[in-house]
Amino acid sequence: MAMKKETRADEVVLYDYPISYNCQIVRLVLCEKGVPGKTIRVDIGPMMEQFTPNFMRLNPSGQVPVLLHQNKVVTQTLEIMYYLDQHLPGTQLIPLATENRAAMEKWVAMERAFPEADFTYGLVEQGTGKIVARDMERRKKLIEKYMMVNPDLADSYKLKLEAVVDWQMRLRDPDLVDRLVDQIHKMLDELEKQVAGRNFIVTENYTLADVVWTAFLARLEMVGFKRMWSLGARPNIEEYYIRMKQRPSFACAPIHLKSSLWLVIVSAIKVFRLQLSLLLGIGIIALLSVSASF
Ligand SMILES: N[C@@H](CCC(=O)N[C@@H](CS)C(=O)NCC(=O)O)C(=O)O
Repeated sequence: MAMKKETRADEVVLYDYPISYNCQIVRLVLCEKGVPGKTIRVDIGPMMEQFTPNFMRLNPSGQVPVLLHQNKVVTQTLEIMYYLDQHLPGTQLIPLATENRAAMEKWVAMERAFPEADFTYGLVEQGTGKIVARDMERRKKLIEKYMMVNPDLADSYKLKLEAVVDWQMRLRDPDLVDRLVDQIHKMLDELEKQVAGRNFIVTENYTLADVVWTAFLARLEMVGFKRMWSLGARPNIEEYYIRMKQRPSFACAPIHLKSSLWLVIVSAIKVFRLQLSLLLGIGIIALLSVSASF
């Protein structure tokens, strides 16, 4: 991951990971505005680059997306969406009329309140408990290691460690996924009513509400829950989602509908290479010190 602290006048830089849910939301906004920007990949997969000191200095919460624009660093997906709509040219995605804006905010807030990462990881945990457990232990070890050698970042690493422990506890709850599925059903029931006979969620135009709900439906499709609206289960959502997928922004972002195995393989190879070079380094030092003692 190449770090960048300064941007040229109108350059838009996004610290990004292809299948990250929140990064996809930001990329959708960028594509709808017609400014795809430049992306810098932060491997939040097996490499866990979000914990590296350089990245933690950029965003102390150690998460993507992070936006860099006119030398300003913007974190938090919601803030980035608003920032982009207010600072970039292109179609306005936030309605001007107060009433419509309030309605858009309500729909965005409903999606933002859903713990997407708990749901996605909760599903993996249900299928293969060991993978998530190992992943969490690796996160904790890596954060502790970085914390030891970067005392200036101790506070941020401590918070990150607490966040991982909390997350681990939530994922151990056997009812987590069932509860979240109930929550999704309620959300989709509301959406089904809202999009009846209309092209977009809030007004006659595409807004940030459509951005987040497109990403939400796509994530449900990715984890195998498309049946919640397809084949007539919720026909208004079915039509709405087809329309959203046909927008050029869906392919431009791009929004992923399959978790890319390739991405995981590349990341795993990088981790393996790192471990191998560490082992080789230790081996060479050991050999040199043994030969020096003769
Ligand atoms: N509150 C943050 C959440 C961002 C977030 O959950 N990012 C995920 C990717 S979608 C991430 O970076 N996960 C890595 C980690 O938490 O260690 C936001 O709204 O941007």
